[in-house]
Amino acid sequence: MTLTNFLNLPSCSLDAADVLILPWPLEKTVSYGTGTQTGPAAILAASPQIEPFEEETLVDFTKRPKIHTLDPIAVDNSMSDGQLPEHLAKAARHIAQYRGRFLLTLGGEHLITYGIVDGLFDDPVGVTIVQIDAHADLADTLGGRRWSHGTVMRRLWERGCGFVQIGIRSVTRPEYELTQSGPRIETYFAHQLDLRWAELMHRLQTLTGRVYLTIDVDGLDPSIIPSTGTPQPNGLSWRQTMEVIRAVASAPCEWIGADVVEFVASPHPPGCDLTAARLVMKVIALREATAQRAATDD
Ligand SMILES: [Mn+2]
Repeated sequence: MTLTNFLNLPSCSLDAADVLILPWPLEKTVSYGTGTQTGPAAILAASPQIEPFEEETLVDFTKRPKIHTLDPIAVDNSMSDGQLPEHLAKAARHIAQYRGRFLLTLGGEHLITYGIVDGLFDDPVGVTIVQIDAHADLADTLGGRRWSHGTVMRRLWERGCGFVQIGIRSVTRPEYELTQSGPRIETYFAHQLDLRWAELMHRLQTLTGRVYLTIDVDGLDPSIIPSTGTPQPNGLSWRQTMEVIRAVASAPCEWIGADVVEFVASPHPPGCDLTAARLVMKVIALREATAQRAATDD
């Protein structure tokens, strides 16, 4: 299947691109609603409805950044659980060739974040993962599985990544205890966001080192993007989500890439695909605005 180029921009060669969009329609370990394999194509198909000019940043996508939409990662969603680690490792080897550009991956279930981080960094020790999510995804196993959308951050934590988790509102007791005592894990629960917002903004604006942003669309309030496998009430507002992305974009860090995961294509309610595409567009625009300001300052 031929996918739509993001925003229907004329295709730019891989070599000339500043930003790469990578569809990865993995749907293997979903636990409730299904359909994450439909997410990437639906987001791309909706994206031409968005104006290629961004009114906040004044980024004009017809000029910069140069975006190349990659072919999807090949997935056989009927693979066995035992084949998952090799699927992730193979994807990571593929992704390694894209280092040096800003990689924005469209999921697919959240497990893909493991393969992306594994591919982008030889050694992920010390990489900070900023995670917008309803779920901590810190379980050691979920339903007997070590490799799952519910264990993905645990596996990355074991690799030495650090976490700033935002909007969490569904955890097991062992996961909760890990958020309270585990090194390199800072969790801003949804019920704390109003009280801790200034602290969170300061934390994000002062990020240093290598940073990766992962956005599980269930981290946003389900009134914004209800079309996801495991929705939870009391999520981030659109405005809060933008503030998080803006803060990351403004930080004196090396922002390597981002993903938008767990989106499920659905006609009901209409328009979720457009909202998800707009979210992707804002991530790219806010990052690009910072890059353009830095280039002007030089
Ligand atoms: Mn998640």
